[in-house]
Amino acid sequence: MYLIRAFEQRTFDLTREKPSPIAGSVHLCAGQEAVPVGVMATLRPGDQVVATYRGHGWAIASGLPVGDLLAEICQRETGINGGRTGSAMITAPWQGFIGENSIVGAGVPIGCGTALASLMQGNEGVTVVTFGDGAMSQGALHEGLIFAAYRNLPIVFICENNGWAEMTPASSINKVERLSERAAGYGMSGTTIDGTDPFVVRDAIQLATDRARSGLGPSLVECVVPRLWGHYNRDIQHYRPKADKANAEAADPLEVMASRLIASRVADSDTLSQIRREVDRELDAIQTRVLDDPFPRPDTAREHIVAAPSISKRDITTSCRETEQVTYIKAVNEALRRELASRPEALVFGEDLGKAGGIFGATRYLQRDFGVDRVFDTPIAESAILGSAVGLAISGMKPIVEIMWADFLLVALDQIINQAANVRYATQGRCTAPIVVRTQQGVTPGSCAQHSQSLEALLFHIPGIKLGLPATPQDAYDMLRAAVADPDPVVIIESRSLYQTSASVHYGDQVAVVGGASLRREGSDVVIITWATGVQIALDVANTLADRGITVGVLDLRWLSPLDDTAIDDAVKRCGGRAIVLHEANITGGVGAEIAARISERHSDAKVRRIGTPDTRIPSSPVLQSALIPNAVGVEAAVLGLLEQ
Ligand SMILES: Cc1ncc(C[n+]2csc(CCOP(=O)(O)OP(=O)(O)O)c2C)c(N)n1
Repeated sequence: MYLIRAFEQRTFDLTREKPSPIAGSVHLCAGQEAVPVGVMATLRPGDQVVATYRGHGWAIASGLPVGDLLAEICQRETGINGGRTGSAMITAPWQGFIGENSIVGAGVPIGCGTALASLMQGNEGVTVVTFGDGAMSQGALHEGLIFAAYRNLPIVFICENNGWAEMTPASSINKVERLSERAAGYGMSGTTIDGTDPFVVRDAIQLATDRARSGLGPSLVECVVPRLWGHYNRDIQHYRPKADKANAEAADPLEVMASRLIASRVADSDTLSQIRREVDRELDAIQTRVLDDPFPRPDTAREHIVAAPSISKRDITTSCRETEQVTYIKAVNEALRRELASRPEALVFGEDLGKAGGIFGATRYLQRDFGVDRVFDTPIAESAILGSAVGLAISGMKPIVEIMWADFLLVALDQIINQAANVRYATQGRCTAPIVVRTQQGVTPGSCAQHSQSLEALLFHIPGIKLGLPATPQDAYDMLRAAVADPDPVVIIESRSLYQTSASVHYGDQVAVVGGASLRREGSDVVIITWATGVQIALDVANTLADRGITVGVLDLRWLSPLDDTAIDDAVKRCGGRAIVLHEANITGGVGAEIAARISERHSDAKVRRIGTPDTRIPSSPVLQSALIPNAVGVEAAVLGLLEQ
């Protein structure tokens, strides 16, 4: 406990130096040391910790090298994350420390994933997830607790209640005496304990981890602790009543523990001082070394965003060479079936995916054939679906999850953008979160504004995620299998309006890699660059204009991340710089804008137009929908207009 306190004191002091060797702010855990110390005394090798952002104490108690931690907080090359995470996002999954999380509450669903991985891998591992009292108000946390109880996960949730949610007193927010009372509502055991006594913490958590290990499911333990210092290093605590601070100081766990050790004659004050001096000397040496350590090399700043795709031997399935006439959605089903058959680590889950087989039938009969552990329904909890997928993927499983409608991604994007996309970067390539997310989007007659948006631009903007939009049944099969083989997070956005289109699909013997456009039709007058529902429109226009001697090329990008710049450049060159970018999404800030900009920058003769839905909301009325969504008539007019210029 003293090591943690001395580390935090030193970190605080370093932030006050001018200039400080620590850029930005730090959140220190003085007063809360007994919780990680008590908890870690109960864990075994193979158990995992998902920590609060105020997590230095958890990292130290987890056994991460103290020098590497201080170096990280000082953003040095030698830091445990090479200066990528700094103080509040430290991560080391290879040591069971899944990490701090700077998004309050977001670690809870991720911990559900690591716990589910332990269950699936049969290793008797337990996951401990810690968070503050403020986090107890977060939706992601609520979803995670429900998911954990539903799956009976080996997990212990630890709320470190220090009485403050940043600068707001917890008591002014929470209308229950004890936060652990909420456990009953989730269907798990709950208890509130004194979090200043490491022995009390150890004993309570031992019970909870024993329960988890013996299949009795999750628990919620509220540890009441004092917050000795401010919310962060520069917090002047103007909002905090003096009495509250005095009460916290009176409950300082280090002083309480020292008095107890002396009173019970376990140690005298000289021995305790001696221990403290030794710790201080050790930290002095560490600090001197760290402050001499190099800063990260600027030329490494772009590394570890995504890996180059590769096909490993086990991704090659030699037994299937069939060709079948199938619908787009059946092709998705077949890809899932073959992945479940060939990868024991693959799991398929989402809302209604089990017995019902998904509302569009993508998972029909998969639960029957692969069992309820590998294909299962989830609560209606998108953060829990995506967050548990992140935890599973970090732990070596291959989660393939469905978000029923792309519009529903919006309630849980944190888990893709802040969580999955950061794992490779933060760990400098030592770990990744290769989740596969399937969803569907677009307009169909009668679909409303909350069930018909085309949202690919939101994900296209995010480094660290791969993004594909299949336009044909063959690609629905190939691209999904490529996504599953890929070592990074991949989102596949299917087109609902294409689900019932059918074509001959070859179930190839080699899984394609992520990336690569397809020139669906050659042309030398104008190229239409498009994807998803735009492909058929473009082909129809090309057919019509061919009768008039105009040759229109159709480039189906397939993957928006990574973007096939070479294919774009070749097609644009072949058409003398004349290009139309066509998409169903609305124009402003759409992917078409980026592609048009790239063409303009690279081709001096560029004449490029964008066609998309105007910047409106989407109506339910088919008549109004038709007035907005791109169609062949408009695209044909745009091609002719471009040729006239
Ligand atoms: C989703 C989200 N909302 C808001 C914040 C800003 N924020 C950072 S820490 C914090 C307070 C969290 O309080 P609590 O969970 O009680 O943790 P404690 O500070 O007590 O350790 C807030 C609101 C954030 N990081 N993430």
